[in-house]
Amino acid sequence: MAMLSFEERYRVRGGTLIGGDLFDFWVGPFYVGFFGVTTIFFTLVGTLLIVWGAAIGPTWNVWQINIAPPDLSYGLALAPLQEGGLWQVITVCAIGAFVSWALRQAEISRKLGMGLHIPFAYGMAIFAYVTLVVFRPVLLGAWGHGFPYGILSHLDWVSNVGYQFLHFHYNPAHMLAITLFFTTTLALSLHGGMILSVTNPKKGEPVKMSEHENTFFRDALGYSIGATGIHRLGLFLALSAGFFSAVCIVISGPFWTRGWPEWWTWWLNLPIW
Ligand code: UQ2
Repeated sequence: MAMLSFEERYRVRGGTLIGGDLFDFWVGPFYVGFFGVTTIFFTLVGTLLIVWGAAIGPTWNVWQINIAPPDLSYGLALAPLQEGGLWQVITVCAIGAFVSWALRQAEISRKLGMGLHIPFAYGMAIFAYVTLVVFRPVLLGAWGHGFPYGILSHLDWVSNVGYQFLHFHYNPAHMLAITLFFTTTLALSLHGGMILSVTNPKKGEPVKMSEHENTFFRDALGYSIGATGIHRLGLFLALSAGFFSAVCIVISGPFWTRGWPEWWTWWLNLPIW
């Protein structure tokens, strides 16, 4: 693939974390690096194992394919491949691929002299996933507490775990996470709407700039957070949503075993009543 004229200035040597110059090259538009190689490796192995798991399972219906974690009786031991061992190896591949991808992001950021905001943000998604399939199962003492890999089966898992705590919406960290997810969509809709609006003026008129953006929100809301501010707010909201999602599930079981509605008795028990 031909390199665009401006790309030459950005395709710089160095910034690698491992491997020095050995993997410091591009294939077409893609940077490779040591972690590009490990990403491809874990992704290929993991995907093939999922296909194998489907092949030895009862169905090829994509909605119903399910690769389940081991039975609770295996505790934190390794299980035979057909008894959840496949799920364990696939989990290792998934974490290997996700972490490799984050480190590749870090190498590219270092090359460009950028901050590490992108790998940090992606790391929050990895943290939420690892909380579900490693931290919480380890705290509960069995890999069987991880969620199954399947389109419908993982939804059933969410439903079952929710009802295990009677009414998951009374989980205070769950409330916070949902509120942060909704506020993220509010902020992104305000911002996306604003950007499309200022970049699509009437025919013959120039594209509108920051004075119009600030003035719109000062007129409408009495406040403008600014062009940089909206991106900082969006990142903060999105990362907080991921963080409290991880918190809400890791406290369910390891730190609170009764129904979530009952947690609120601390409020009814306040001496001020
Ligand atoms: C803004 C601004 C932008 C924006 C947006 C705002 C010029 C192009 C959307 C307005 C955002 C505000 C007032 C914060 C809203 C708060 C929450 C919690 C959703 O001021 O600067 O830049 O895109």
